[in-house]
Amino acid sequence: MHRTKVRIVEDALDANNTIARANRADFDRHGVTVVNLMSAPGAGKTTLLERVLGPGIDGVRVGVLEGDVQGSLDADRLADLHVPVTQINTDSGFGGECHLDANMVRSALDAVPLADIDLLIIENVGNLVCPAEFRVGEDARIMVSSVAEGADKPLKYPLMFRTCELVIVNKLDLLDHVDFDLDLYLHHLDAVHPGVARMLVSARTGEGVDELREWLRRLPDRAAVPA
Ligand SMILES: Nc1nc2c(ncn2[C@@H]2O[C@H](COP(=O)(O)OP(=O)(O)OP(=O)(O)O)[C@@H](O)[C@H]2O)c(=O)[nH]1
Ligand SMILES: [Mg+2]
Repeated sequence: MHRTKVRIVEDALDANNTIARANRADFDRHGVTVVNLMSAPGAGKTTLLERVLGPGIDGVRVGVLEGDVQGSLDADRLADLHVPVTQINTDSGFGGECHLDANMVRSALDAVPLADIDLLIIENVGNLVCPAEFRVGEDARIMVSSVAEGADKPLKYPLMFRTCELVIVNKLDLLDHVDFDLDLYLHHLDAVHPGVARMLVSARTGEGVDELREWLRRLPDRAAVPA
């Protein structure tokens, strides 16, 4: 019984990876670089995107694919910045899943103006576990954590931290108001994903946001280099 269950999970992930490769081929054909942006609920993904995309990224046309269980609150915030935004709700047809998978992203691709953008940022559903399991065809994964979540999170949710190209520590402005040992957090991060790129930012004050904008600006060049 147990073996069967494992097998089914493996098959599901294989199927997901096949669709993720098809997504990736479509993105490549249009020359679009794709970021999968993940975090626990409320770590600040949308606020960071507002900060980055408000002024825009020099020479890079950005589109956003918004993943939420329900509603379009985040998509509405970003559409105010005149960024092309496409909404996926996992509760309509996808069982209210706590993550985006490759099939959900594929189902939305017709609505994404791939010919008119260079960079697609996919804001995943807020969750520290499930999104890490599912590739969606992205070139890079960014994980946003915040100082309000505790220094132990890299140890407790290692897959999320291990599979990212960039880890952002957000809400730096709250550092003096919460019990968060930044050195310990970075120590745990290095134990789980040695040397991973990291940025300390505050979406509220704007600290560190230019560095993130620059990282995103240069991503298409880096992604074009074969691994
Ligand atoms: N003090 C402070 N608050 C922040 C910062 N970044 C975001 N917030 C606040 O944190 C709350 C959640 O921010 P969002 O950007 O909506 O978080 P999210 O990760 O997009 O949330 P979900 O999409 O629901 O997972 C909001 O009230 C933001 O104003 C920050 O750097 N400092
Ligand atoms: Mg959000």
